[in-house]
Amino acid sequence: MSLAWTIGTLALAEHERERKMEKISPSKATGTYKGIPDDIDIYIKESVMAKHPEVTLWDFLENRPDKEYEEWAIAIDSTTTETWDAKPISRLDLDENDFIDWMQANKHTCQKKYYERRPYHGDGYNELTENMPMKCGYNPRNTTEYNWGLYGNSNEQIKELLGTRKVWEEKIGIDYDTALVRLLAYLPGHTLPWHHDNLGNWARNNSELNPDIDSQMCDLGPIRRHLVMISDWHWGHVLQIENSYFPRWKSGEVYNLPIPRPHCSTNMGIRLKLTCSISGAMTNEDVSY
Ligand SMILES: O=C(O)CCC(=O)C(=O)O
Ligand SMILES: [Fe+2]
Repeated sequence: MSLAWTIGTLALAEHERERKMEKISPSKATGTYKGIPDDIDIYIKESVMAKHPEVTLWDFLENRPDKEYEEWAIAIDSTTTETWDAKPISRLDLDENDFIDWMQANKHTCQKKYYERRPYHGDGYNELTENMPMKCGYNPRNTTEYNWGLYGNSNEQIKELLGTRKVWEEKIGIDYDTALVRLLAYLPGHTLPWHHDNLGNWARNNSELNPDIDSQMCDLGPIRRHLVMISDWHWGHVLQIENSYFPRWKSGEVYNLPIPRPHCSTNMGIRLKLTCSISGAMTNEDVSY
């Protein structure tokens, strides 16, 4: 092997590394979303993660799958220094039990999934399209999410559970008609790994509003994600945004979940962790607490 060839190969490898380290814009990370499958059970039936062999410590040390995931995380602007001071922007008058009763009566619209690439993910470059978490050892037994909002009339019903149109206007500040909510249930031991939100489903559903993922604007106003805490915080319920934690949230508190900033959450506790994300166009910046 000639020296020139070796140097050339090294230079290419370096170029490839630099290319990967280049910042990835939110629109590039998101890509274009396809429609959702009709069959709500497809996420489990056709799960790739469910068939993936265990990633042992020895596999991890030999293959270092964390490198690809971390490079991507840095490329979407994750740091180890940025902080986020989460303060509730308002508080809704909720009863967690109303949501639990509703969940039990609406098993048929529950999307159960693991943290892996889904059929509607298109050509974006993100942790899910490349199944980076799966390669690092995330699996069905530690990343199960039960959620509602995508199937049947669950979106409408959850919106009503959260409050009247007046409550939405005054306390949530997101356009009611175009909002996409997701009620998220995490059992103890289950984790939502490091990611940033790309609002791909919302943007696909509301293309007539001309959403721009990079400027976070649409014809109705800025695109936002809010998070409503449904259950009170309890031991082991963790939400990390940037490099900050803020335990002891209360049921009904509404937070802004900054997009496209990285975050993760987990339930390493005892009780069920219930939250509800709201994606949509902000129509009232001045919600009252
Ligand atoms: O429910 C949580 O704790 C976080 C949810 C989240 O990351 C999201 O809705 O984007
Ligand atoms: Fe998120």
